[in-house]
Amino acid sequence: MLEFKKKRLSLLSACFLLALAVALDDIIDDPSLKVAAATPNTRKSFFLYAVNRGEGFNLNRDVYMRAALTVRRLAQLDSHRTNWFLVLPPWRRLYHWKSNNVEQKNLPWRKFFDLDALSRFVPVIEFEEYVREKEGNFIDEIIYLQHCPIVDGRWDIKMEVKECKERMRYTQDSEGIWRGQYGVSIEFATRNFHCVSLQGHPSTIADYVARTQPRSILFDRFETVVHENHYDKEWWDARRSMVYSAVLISEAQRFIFENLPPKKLHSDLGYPYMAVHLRRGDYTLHKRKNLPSLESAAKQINRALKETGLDVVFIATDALEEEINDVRKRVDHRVVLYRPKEDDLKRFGDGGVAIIDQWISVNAQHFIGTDPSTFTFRINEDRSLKGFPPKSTYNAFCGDGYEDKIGDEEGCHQPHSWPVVSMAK
Ligand code: GFB
Repeated sequence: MLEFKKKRLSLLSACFLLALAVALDDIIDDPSLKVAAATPNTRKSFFLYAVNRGEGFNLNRDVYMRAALTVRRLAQLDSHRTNWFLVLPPWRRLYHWKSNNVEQKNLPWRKFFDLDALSRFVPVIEFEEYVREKEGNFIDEIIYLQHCPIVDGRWDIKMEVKECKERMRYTQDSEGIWRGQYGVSIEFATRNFHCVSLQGHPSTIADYVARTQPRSILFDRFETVVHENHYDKEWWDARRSMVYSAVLISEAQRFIFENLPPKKLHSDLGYPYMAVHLRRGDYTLHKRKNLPSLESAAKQINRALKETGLDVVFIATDALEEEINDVRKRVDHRVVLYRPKEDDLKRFGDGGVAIIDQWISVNAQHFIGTDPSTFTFRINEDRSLKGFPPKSTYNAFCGDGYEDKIGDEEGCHQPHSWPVVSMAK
């Protein structure tokens, strides 16, 4: 009996490792991501950025893409002279990371993402590496971005040095040195600081940097920069390079393997369970017509299970335990949630657990999210990259009373499906 159990376990772990290898291969091995090789005899320069403090994790990820697209463009303009590196801003403790007994103050990007995969789009380094490389935290120039007032309803490209109009978190000492911070006690400094009013794209910033040639430059409030061509090939290439760290993917795959129904052989359609992202938390503080009550969410889950013929639902959520129990009672089929052990929570942090929830949702046969949560949008995008049909991917819960009005702008808006553009023309 013991021998049989051992054999079964080793067979299961072999299948799990195979599934994991396939999952990683799927996302990393894409030739279109190759970044131009560094030219010898060119100098190294560094592009740094920072984001408004209040933003959540998944908007921060979109701002990363704007920075990566800027550096990609910069490399196109300037690679004969300079090898540009994108410096990753350490993660300060975010508002949504609520677990108290977990150390999550100043986290490096490698905790969440595979840096080799990111570097296939643009070369990236952590801020600590920048400090080692430059033997200090000095930056040639820091630009604090601020919005331009829109004149006559026109949105024109503008980039002008202006008086600083926002309350900033920078201080200047008696020697004229300006100091700012990424996270708790992660400080950077410059002698050259100014505010710039901007209406512009990654290419606007890249053109400026290629012209002025600093050896290192930091743009604060980089969320001010807006995407040029949302969902074009470059955008999808940048998005594709945002592969989660192997540790998190492996934990998500282990969980699927041990707790959810096995994938059918030769099936491209993911694992036979439904996943939902039920966003609660701060969303419940505002009146949103498309945020369902728990009763309505459970009804919509039951209906989708019936329509898809699936009989297990995985729920990714930031809901309170009592809210989860309420939904659990109302759903007709098996409900599964990822709940890390204390040690695992310490290891992954709240940010890592959220990614594990996302990756389990990415792999489901059918998905329903919450509109307009960027947490949901990142799941949508990964599912598109994996080739899931829009019908099983771009779905969102409807608010109470709108359950039969799918597509209603106010109460049942559905996420737009953008086809993945992958092949170079
Ligand atoms: O990622 P995020 O910006 O998405 O912020 P939204 C939501 C955060 O809440 C995630 C946690 O990064 C997680 O830390 N969270 C939300 C979850 N849903 C889940 C879940 O299913 N599982 C786990 N484990 N964690 C923005 C907010 O939220 O929406 C702003 O950042 C604001 O505060 C705005 O409310 C309207 O785009 O959903």
